[in-house]
Amino acid sequence: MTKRVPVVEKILSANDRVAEENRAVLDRHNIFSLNFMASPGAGKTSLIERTIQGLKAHVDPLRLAVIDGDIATSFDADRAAAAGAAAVQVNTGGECHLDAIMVRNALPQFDLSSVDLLIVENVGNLVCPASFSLGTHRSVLIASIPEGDDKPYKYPGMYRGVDVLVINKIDLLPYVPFRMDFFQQGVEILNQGLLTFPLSCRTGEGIQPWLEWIISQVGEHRR
Ligand SMILES: Nc1nc2c(ncn2[C@@H]2O[C@H](COP(=O)(O)OP(=O)(O)OP(=O)(O)O)[C@@H](O)[C@H]2O)c(=O)[nH]1
Ligand SMILES: [Mg+2]
Repeated sequence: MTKRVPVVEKILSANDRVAEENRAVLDRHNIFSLNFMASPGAGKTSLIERTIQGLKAHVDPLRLAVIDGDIATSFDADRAAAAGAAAVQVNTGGECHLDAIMVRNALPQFDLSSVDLLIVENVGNLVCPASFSLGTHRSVLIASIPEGDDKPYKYPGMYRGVDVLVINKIDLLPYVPFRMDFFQQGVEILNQGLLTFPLSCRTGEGIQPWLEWIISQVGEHRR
């Protein structure tokens, strides 16, 4: 009789072990961390730029590090560095997601004793990143208006698993058909009471509550 080997389960549990190690490294250095997930072009890097700029202006400026995951190029890490963060680009060479080992390999490239907040920008994809824990403290899904209001229904795994939802590009609401009620009902079915920040990285509307949430989370994590 043929034996069946549950390879996928083994890969995921190996990933989870490394994710736990990453979490321990981050906690030892008192670093709060976020995993940004979204479809391509939803505005992950734009939100990182806005967050870096916004946190610079804070009375007790937070020191930011960014790990940028993309299949190719260092465009996004270059943008994060230009905005003022320490940034490392990870090229997955075709993989549709980051995994915990990629994050583990990137961490030593920072001076972790000088970091308060780590943002990991995952590869643009609404499926694969949801299956791979990285060791970050919170996962943030960035939806955007031009993607359409049906995405929670079509990508339930992603919407079910996240801690925070950002709805970006609200400046486009007057121009793009998007039923906010229909979208939010879909989210509510999958992830009841999900903390949600509607905002626009373009105009800056809604950015302030998002920054305040991050500052409060970093403070709580330190305590
Ligand atoms: N109108 C509008 N455009 C935006 C907003 N935020 C981002 N964009 C635009 O959306 C495009 C994609 O933004 P990025 O921040 O590069 O998106 P991303 O999710 O990092 O993309 P990938 O890393 O390629 O998956 C750019 O042209 C941005 O200028 C917004 O709030 N409103
Ligand atoms: Mg990007």
